[in-house]
Formats: sequence, C-alpha cells, structure tokens
Amino acid sequence: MKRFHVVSEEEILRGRVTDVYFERTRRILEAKGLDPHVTMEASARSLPRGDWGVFCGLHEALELLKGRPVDVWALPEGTLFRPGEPVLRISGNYREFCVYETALLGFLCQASGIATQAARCVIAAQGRPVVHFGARRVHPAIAPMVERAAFVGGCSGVSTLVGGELLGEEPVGTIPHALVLILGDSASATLAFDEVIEEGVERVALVDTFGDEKFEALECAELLEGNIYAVRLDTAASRRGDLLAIAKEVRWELDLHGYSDVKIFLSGGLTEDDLPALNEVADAYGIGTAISAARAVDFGLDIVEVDGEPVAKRGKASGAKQLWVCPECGHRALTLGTEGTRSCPDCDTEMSPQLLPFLEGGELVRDLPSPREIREYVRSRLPESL
Ligand code: PCP
Repeated sequence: MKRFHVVSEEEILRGRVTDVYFERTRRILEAKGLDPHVTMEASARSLPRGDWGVFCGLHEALELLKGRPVDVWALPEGTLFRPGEPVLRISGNYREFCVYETALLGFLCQASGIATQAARCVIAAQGRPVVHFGARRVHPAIAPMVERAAFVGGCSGVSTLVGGELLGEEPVGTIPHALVLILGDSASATLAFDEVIEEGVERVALVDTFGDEKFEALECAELLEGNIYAVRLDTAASRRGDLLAIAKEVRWELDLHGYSDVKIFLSGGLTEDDLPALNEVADAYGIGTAISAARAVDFGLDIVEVDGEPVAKRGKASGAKQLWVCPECGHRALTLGTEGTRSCPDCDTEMSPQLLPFLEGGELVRDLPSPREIREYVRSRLPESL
C-alpha cells in the first residue's frame, strides 16, 4: 500500500499515467491492425500572461521517449516561444507513444509555466536576485522539478535540499519565524544562527515577528555588530499595510546607524506586479506561490501528418513545421518542412532554425546542457521589461 498519492518512475515509463482514452485508442488500433506513422507537434494555444513563454520540461520528456523507435525535434530548454509555435515534434508509429501524450504534456506544461513565471519575476526585479521559496506550495514529490523550472527561468537560488542536489547548487534560506518564536526574539535567533551555522552561509535576520521591523532590524544589526548580510521583511498581511514605506524606514534607520551594507530582502505573497515599486528599496526577493503555483502553459500535442500526408484538426496547421528566428532583427517565421535554410524577409540575414533533433530512433543525438547553462541562456534572451 503506497503511503503517498504518487506514481513511481517505472509507472510513468510503463505509460500508466495516461488518459484512458489513449489506452482505448491503442487497443482499437491494435484490434484493427493499424499503426500509422504519424508526426505530432506540441504548441501552446495561449499563455497565462504576456506573449512569450520559457520552454521547460524537455529533459524529462526525452527520458520518457529515449529507447523508443521515435524521432524527436524540439526547442532547446530555455528557448522563448510564442503561442501557436511548435515547441516539440515527435515522429513514429502512433501506437509506440500514444499512451505517453498525457505524461509528455504534463512534463512540458507545468515546468514551462513555472519557468515562464520565474522569468517574469526576474524581469520585474530588474537585476535583483529572486530566490525561489515555493516548494512548500506544491506536492513534495515534484519539488525537484519545480525548483529546477524556477531556476531555469532565472531564479538565483532555490530553497530545498533536494532542489539544490538536483541543480548542483547550495540551497538558499534565511530564518523561519519558528526559530524566532522559540528563542524569544529576532536578535537571539539571528545570534544563534550565527553561532551554529557554518561560515559562508549568509546571515539574514528575520525582523517582522514580534516588533516593528525597523527596530528589530537595528537590534539585530547592533547585536551582530553589522555582520549580517540582510534583514528579511516577511510582514504578515494583517500588518503589512505599505510594505514599501516600511522597507524604506528600515533602510533609512540602518543607513543612519552605519549599517548601509546590510541589505533588504523582501518576501511573503509577492508577485511580479509588486516588484517594480519595491525595487526602489529591495536588494533581493524570496518568492514562493507566485512562481511554484504558476498556471501551466496549455500545450496541446496534435497530429499534423499521417503516413507522410499533412492533416490536422481544425485550429491546427497541418504538416511538420520549422520555426525560424532572425538573429539580427528577431523576425519569426513558420515554414512547412524541416530542412533547408531561410533568409529573413525583413533584413535578409540567414535565419536560425529553432527546432533541433534530440532523438533519432530513440537515441539521444545531442548533449543536454546543465540547468545553470540553460538559466544563463534564458537570462541572456529575456526581454528588458514585461
Ligand atoms: C513564507 C515563507 C516563504 C515566504 C513566505 C514566501 O512565510 O517565509 O519563504 O512564500 P510566498 O511567496 O508563497 O508567500 P511564512 O509562511 O510565514 O513561513 P516561515 O514562518 O517559515 O518564514
């Protein structure tokens, strides 16, 4: 009897996480002796917000299809995509992979939604670090995936041990209210943290538990003789009022008392919409729900060719396509077919094909970058503003 309501990797690989109508379709085609060669393309019908998304989840999707007689072309993880643009293409005999549609989309939809929302928060923070604190808002079984997607989207750090292990990064944390409540006040909790926790871990005093943030911030800075990296304001909603005004007061008092090096770290129910105003005083953010509970991207995986003949349902363009982007002016174009080259109609520069081969006959045909490499790729291509 399982203790948690989760499936094993083996069950995913066996196609158990499938909508039953795919399994029934497989049985019907088997009974009819049919197994056509099909090409399917995944694309987003829409986006939760804005007009671009960050593609994420491909590495797990490839793990599901590796070793099966299929070809997979896709955008490299971290590529920015638009609604309607193909992000992944699978070719093979339909019965080979029809039961995996549910899991494949699950890998892509949730991770891309999280990575996209993380990227939007990173843009809104305008260069200030955004640490992902959202593992507590999701089922623990998928915490590593959620943390990876947030990191790929541009977050500067993640908070869980398992997230850090998956990414090869030191997890980031400050002080929970529990430690302050047990030790009696913020200063004692910060002092205990400094005494026990190894050097190299940034000392961040949580200053919103009992007293006023600016007085608790000063008390912590004085007790630690300024040897704290930051103060964290996670002020409860019932007391929050104008968080910007509170944070500006804290900044003023710290500066006045000679603690201008102590940074201000804000967290607690923050969304991308809160950050532009808070950037005036914030040095870094901890964001949880807004990232980890991000709406999934509603990718659909649809047949576009059957036995080499273009065919698609209403609302979808038939035929296997290539997405082209001009490296010079950014012009984007879709063409039928996957080979050849294309010049930009606007500036005549040779355009770059975006969908690249990843599996041929189930064999991986290109190296997969690390999460950190993907994140740097994303950060280098994000728009300057939302
Ligand atoms: C939360 C915790 C998270 C913050 C808020 C971000 O505060 O500190 O790190 O999560 P959010 O963006 O989803 O709000 P509490 O729930 O008070 O947790 P704790 O007392 O452990 O700091």
